[in-house]
Amino acid sequence: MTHVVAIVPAKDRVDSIADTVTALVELDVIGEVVVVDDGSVDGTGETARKAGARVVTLERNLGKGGAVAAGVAASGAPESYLLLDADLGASASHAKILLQPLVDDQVDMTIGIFPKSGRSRGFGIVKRTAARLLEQATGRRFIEPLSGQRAVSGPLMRSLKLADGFGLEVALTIDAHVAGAQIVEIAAPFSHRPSGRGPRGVAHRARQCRDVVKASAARLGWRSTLEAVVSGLVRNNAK
Ligand SMILES: Nc1nc2c(ncn2[C@@H]2O[C@H](COP(=O)(O)OP(=O)(O)OP(=O)(O)O)[C@@H](O)[C@H]2O)c(=O)[nH]1
Ligand SMILES: [Mg+2]
Repeated sequence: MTHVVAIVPAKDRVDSIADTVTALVELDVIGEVVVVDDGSVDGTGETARKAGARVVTLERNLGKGGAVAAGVAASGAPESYLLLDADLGASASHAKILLQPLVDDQVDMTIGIFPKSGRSRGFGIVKRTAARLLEQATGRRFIEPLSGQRAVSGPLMRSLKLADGFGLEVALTIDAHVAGAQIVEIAAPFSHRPSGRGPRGVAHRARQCRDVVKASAARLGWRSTLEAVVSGLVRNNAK
């Protein structure tokens, strides 16, 4: 059996982390569940530990990319990694769908697509921007450019330098493509707790946008990045 480590970055997710971890530890295909507690102040780390995860504790908030990198550094050399968000709850059990193409089809990275009803309920600006950036970088249209639900082959993951914060996913796709990796998007019936359109959601999307732009500018340059941002503001550009 392949050795798989699931890495769950978490910041103040005491509401959902126990359900997420419980669903993952019950999956035979996963050897170890590593929760990276990124400076939480609500007991996320302790709750994850009680649910059966190994917890990597970061005293100071590093952001999502830094947290996943810390999880990779603390996990030896598995054949594959699963990256999963902390707010999947019981639906994290569908993570095994992401692994199958790595085992069967020599795919290097899968990206999980949420069912339409379970997708983010934001304004779509960051998602459209990310889709445009990935289209420029790879020539492909991704349905879920920001999805944090991924399976990644061990050697590929360890060969990449992960981007900071919420730039993680877009940079991972660009860098994997540049490395010649085979990337497949795959539908899985995940659900999560979207941050919505309130002040919390808007603040989240502003941080996401900042990090995606930074990660993209470092890879594609400012000109392409700004073009994608402008086109992301226009709804018609979405597929
Ligand atoms: N390590 C780390 N993880 C974070 C941080 N903020 C959020 N996360 C994690 O990143 C994942 C995705 O965060 P969410 O808030 O669910 O974001 P999202 O689902 O992309 O966005 P919405 O659809 O708007 O809710 C979750 O596992 C969070 O716990 C952070 O500062 N550090
Ligand atoms: Mg979420």
